[in-house]
Amino acid sequence: MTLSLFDAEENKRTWQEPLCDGALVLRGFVLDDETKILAALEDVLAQSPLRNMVTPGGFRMSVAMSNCGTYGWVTDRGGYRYDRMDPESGNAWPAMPDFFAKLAQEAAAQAGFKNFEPDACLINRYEVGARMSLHQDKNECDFTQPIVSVSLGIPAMFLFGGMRREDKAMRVPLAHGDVVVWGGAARLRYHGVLAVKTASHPLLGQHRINLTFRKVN
Ligand code: MD3
Ligand code: FE
Repeated sequence: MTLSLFDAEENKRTWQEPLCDGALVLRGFVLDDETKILAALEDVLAQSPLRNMVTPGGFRMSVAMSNCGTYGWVTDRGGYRYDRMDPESGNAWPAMPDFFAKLAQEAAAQAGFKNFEPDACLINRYEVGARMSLHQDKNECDFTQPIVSVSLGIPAMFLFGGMRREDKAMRVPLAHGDVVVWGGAARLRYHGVLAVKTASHPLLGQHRINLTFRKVN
């Protein structure tokens, strides 16, 4: 008989943490794909570079953004919207890599959302100090479709609020490789990200990247 120092269960680098009805954290879900994801992102961002967009209120966002897929999320003085065109390049957004859509679909399926076919991937890049204030994601057509988020690089503290901006928010730490599926009763809850603290990641330096996969239309 062999003696093992580590229990297989305690040794695994991926596990699930349900947050509430509709929200499931898949810790380490994309760890095996990190280099492939970052190479594909480099290619996307060469075509549609990250930029700090302006909110309808006239503030420049601390998070730098770009998109891939049929639709991209944009904001300017005119408001928030999804657009087929990158307003900076005047071209369509870069195509969403097939394996991005596949990863998002697999994650969604783990949470019970079958056949999720994202048509938009918003790319958010946080430098140290960047934050995202509490908001709802409600520019998509069908709220029965989940949103899948992928965290890469330095960690962040995610704020998961309620159905009203004033509701007390739960704090959820998100680290490199973590994926979260937000659907069902969680889909329209307020959420945000606290100012990112100084840290360094071997692949991304002092940055955090978050990808959100959405079904817009
Ligand atoms: C909960 N991004 O791009 S991802 C966003 O880390 C956004 O960059 C954050 O919120 C980030 O809109 C958070 C997690 C997330 C995304 C969408 C949600 C959580 C959500 C929609 C409903 C509830
Ligand atoms: Fe959001």
